[in-house]
Amino acid sequence: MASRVVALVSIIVILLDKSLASNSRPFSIQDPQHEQYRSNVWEHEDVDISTRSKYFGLTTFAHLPYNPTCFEDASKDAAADIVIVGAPFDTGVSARPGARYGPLGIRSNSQRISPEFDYDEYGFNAFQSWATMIDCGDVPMLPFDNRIALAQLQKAHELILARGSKNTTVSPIPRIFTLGGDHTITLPALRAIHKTRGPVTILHFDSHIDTWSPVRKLSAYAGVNHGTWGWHAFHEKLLNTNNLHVGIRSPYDNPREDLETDKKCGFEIINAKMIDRIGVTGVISAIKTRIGDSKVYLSIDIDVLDPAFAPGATGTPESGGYSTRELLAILDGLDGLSIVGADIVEVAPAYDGPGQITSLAAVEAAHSILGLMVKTPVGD
Ligand SMILES: [Mn+2]
Repeated sequence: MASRVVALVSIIVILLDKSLASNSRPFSIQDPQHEQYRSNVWEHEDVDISTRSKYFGLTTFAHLPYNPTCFEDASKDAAADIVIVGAPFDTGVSARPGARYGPLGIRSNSQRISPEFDYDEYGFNAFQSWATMIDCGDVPMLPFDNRIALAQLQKAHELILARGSKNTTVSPIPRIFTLGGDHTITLPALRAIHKTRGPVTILHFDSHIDTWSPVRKLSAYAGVNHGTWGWHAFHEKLLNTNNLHVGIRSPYDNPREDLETDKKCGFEIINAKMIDRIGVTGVISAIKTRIGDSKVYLSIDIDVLDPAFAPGATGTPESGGYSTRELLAILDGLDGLSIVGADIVEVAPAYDGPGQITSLAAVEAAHSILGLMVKTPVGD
């Protein structure tokens, strides 16, 4: 028995030795095809690493230049015409938090956009026009006290607006595009813009009206949050009276009171389902009729999209919304509006679907709005 074991072990050792020997044998470098392959692929000393990686790299929105002193430097040197600002804030939501990661999700999914090569289907490149665009990164917003966090955001906006623009011949005041953050972040943006431009009209894409009274619903909607910012904006006299909601479909607790308050805050409503009756062009013309040549702040809650297209929308997702294409087609039709500032909010990457479809949709909406800002300059 013992001798059989010894024999078996010897055979294994011999086989193992042979196999190791064959593995350690160097592969042939005499093969002419391999030689050619080596010289073609591995021995290029003149490969180019001076050009920026087109699809990767550190994340600013669309590879725009990052200005790290944006929130400190009041001098003209730091000026730009369109300024991207991240607002990592989500402690104003009634349901799902997570939109503090919205700026990160939107920026990382914007890496496909290359300012040098970014011509749209109409041959237009927003980045190669008159406007200098920069990304200022995220405003430091204290996560432990909403009042301080919102004041920090307002201060950052005020500093950017007061610094003035780069191309002063086109417009002396820069325009800020804010990446939210939950919808509360629109209020400090409006407060800042009011100091520079006075009252503005809100064009508000959302499934919810966001003018809920914090007085009537003190228990559920106390204070300033992502469902009351519109109410506060109106009562702080930041708004004109020709505001408009687009894409609304959420339930009302008390339709008579909710809609009465909404009307009092200066809003009209285009409900989500109307698009099937009046079409994209009907929605566009209703928006243009309502807004006219007012200075308009464009705010997009990503939950205006159906949850099929934006599963990573925070707050309370509502079925029956727009497709991404419908939203983009509506935005395409809005050139000519005097957009003085804009945001996209409620993107919560943690709830996003495979392929980051919510963030990608937000990127494209933001991208479209930057194009609108460039196509229609707004003076002071
Ligand atoms: Mn909202």
